[in-house]
Amino acid sequence: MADSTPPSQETLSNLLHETRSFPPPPELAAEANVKAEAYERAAEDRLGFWEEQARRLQWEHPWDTVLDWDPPYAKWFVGGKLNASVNCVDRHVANGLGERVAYHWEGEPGDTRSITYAELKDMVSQAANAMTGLGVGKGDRVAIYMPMIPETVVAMLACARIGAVHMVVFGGFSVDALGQRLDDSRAKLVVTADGGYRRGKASALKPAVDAAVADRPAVENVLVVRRTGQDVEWTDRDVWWHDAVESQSTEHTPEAHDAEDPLYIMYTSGTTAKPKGILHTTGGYLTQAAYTHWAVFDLKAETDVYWCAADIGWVTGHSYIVYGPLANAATTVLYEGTPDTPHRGRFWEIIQKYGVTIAYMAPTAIRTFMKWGDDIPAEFDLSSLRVIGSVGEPINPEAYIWYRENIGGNRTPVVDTWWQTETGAIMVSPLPGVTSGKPGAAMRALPGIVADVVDEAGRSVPDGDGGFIVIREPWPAMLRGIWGDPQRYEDTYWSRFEGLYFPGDGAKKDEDGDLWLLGRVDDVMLVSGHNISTTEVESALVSHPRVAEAAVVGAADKVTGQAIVGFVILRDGGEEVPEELVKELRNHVGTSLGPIAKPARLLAVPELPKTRSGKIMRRLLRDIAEERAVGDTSTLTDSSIMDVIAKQLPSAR
Ligand code: 6R9
Repeated sequence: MADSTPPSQETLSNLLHETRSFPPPPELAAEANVKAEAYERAAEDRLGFWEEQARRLQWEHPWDTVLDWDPPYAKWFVGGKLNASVNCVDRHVANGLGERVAYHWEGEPGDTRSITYAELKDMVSQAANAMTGLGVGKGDRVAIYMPMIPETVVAMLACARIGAVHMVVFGGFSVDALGQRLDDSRAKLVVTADGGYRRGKASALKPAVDAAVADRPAVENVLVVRRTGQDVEWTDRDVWWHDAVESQSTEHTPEAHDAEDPLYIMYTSGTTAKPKGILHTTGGYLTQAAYTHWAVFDLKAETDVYWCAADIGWVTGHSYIVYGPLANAATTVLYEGTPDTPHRGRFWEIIQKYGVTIAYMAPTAIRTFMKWGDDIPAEFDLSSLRVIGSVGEPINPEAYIWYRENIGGNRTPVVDTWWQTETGAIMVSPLPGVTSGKPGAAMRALPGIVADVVDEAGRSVPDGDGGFIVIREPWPAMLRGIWGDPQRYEDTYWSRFEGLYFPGDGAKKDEDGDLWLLGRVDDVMLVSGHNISTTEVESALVSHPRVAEAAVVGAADKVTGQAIVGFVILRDGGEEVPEELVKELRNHVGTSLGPIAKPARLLAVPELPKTRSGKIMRRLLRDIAEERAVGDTSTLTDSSIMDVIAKQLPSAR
């Protein structure tokens, strides 16, 4: 590196050389929903392409203009009117699909419900009537703090139906996190449950809502579903769902909303700052959610049984448990609980039981299943699967191969889907009937999406180089802003590169021009003037047979600027990395990626700090590596994890 260049100006080093590639199975390719021509069609006439996709939906009034682009503010399908809940439910019933199962719901204790589209329509209509009765109207915000039960979907669709804006908060978030989101959105109604089942126990939800609404008079009512039957405190503003909703008429006449009317707000926690309320609107969002769900999973709605094992409180649940699948009249599995209750084969048992054909889950889950062992999925019949997907983080090549072999029977394509809360829907992914999958690569921007990798100056990098992923053209499901804070929207996404949307992720183009996502740029390590991606070093560590999971961070170092510190979960559960293994792992990384990427220190940990969507919170590990007090842990799945790690590592206090 030239001395005159400040180190941070150099773009990401391209270290990994992965050469495996799996072509689409010929039968799937022959029958695929999307063929290779779609890319050309969309490139020739991008707006025309998206208009075609918008016609998947039922519009009460057609749009006048496809796109009104006043950078960085986009309006899609301007003048169009539609109702998202009608698109997800009523029109399927009207089209004779009322008897089709919308959801096979599986409660953690083993109770089940199958809900048809006709039943869902009745439930949504009742909830819409109840919400109207509680004084909720168009534009009002409704907070939803729920377990994974059918009423959660019903509450979302009821909001969409009456034009209220839903704001789902993860059922595991703390009182403070919920309170902050209630304040920012000024929600009028909270929908919750007494509790839900997790890890074999009834875990309470209502007490957190009670505490959060106690000093928040803006919340007028709390609508409570009885799920566990546990005792709850009760106040005047509380209303039971079974009283308020189930007594309502199943008739509700929906109103058509503007394509650009707000549909929902979803908060992203960010790293340190106040959470951002990402705003999504109706027409463009539903168009891209429906198209991508149909295209990326090759959905055949009449025959497929689809399962996305995400939480509805994550954007993945919004787009790929609720809006995408319902808009496509799919049959979806909805599971309440954790993968290890009552046994570690629960996911595979669910796939076998319902004959799931398409499964979608996060790399963090896949790595956990790898750790638990191949013999567990081997006990179940997974032959119904035909496409399997991954989302949330870069999937390590080893995890990809394990998933493909042990879950996909070495037969099904793996779709590694890259997107964000902000993008609303999948942006970069293989198409299962078109693309040869490479382990660890999200491959290509979908038809109609214009993505690129640029250097620090915003110049497109040649194939074989790394840099920053950007989106060059607006897309239908893009966020319309940050709730109440337009300046922050411009600063966060549009200020780094003139005229380009910057998602905040590092990426590279390989020699074929395929895209590899390399993690958040905030996490990139700077070692002796080289920017090194955490993803690549972690993938190299995980490819060693003794390592189950790994997270690496750059810690300040006098000599190299930053030194790589690796936190590893050992397969044998060891509490320390023995001296000879440290050497072996350093050499293993050196051989895979080059000597520059060798970790300076390796620490064994029992668990890694993760968000509820399974992302490793590297900033907390950086605090440990740099021996400072650990920062904000309020969005961790399990906030006690940092104490566990701290106990084990003497430097972690
Ligand atoms: C859908 C979702 C967004 C961030 C994103 C990126 C990471 C998600 C990924 C991936 C590599 C993938 N991410 N999918 N990185 N490969 N297939 O996760 O939304 O929770 O907002 O997170 O997640 O870093 O920028 P969200």
